Amino acid sequence: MEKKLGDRVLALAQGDITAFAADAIGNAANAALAGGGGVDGAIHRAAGPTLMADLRRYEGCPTGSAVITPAGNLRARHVIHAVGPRWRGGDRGEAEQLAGAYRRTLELADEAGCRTLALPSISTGVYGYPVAQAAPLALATVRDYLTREARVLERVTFVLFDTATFRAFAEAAERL
Ligand code: AR6
Repeated sequence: MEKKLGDRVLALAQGDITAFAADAIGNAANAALAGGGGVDGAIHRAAGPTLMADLRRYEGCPTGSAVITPAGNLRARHVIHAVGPRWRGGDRGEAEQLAGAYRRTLELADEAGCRTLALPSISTGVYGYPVAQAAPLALATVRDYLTREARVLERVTFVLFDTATFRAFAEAAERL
């Protein structure tokens, strides 16, 4: 599924982000940048140990922001490690933090000269952010960036692992 935004494209795909061909891929990391399960574990396994070594130059990353490293053995050139919020009921600034994690990821990709970026659904796994609320926010944040601010970034694809997440994003994309 694709949405044309002038000369930019916002796309949805279902699958494993570690196998996706893009200049950069996003990761759903934690504030300690310590690795973990979910998409973070899959990216570290596929990239190899240099990914953790490259992360050690950062002293963690605040929630709602992101850091960039080379991508080790992945097909991508860069991994952008975004730290989304843990869901704590929705009135603790989670929406602003989730939007911030996506925004900073988009800026870092653009600054690194990436034309294509693949993103996972940040915070909707272990961190428990309801996907029905996360999907429209994630899509609107990327659309706004692509239409108003993007310089070299041309194409952003959400690569969604499970069917329920893919469906939630597909429904939100129809209403975007
Ligand atoms: N490709 C794309 N998406 C994936 C993949 C994959 N290979 N594997 C899982 N997902 P989560 P969070 C989806 O839990 O909620 C880690 O331990 C998954 O189905 O990975 O932000 C970190 O270190 C879900 O839709 O990230 C943090 O401590 C989405 O990725 C914490 O989990 C996000 O689920 C972050 O939790």
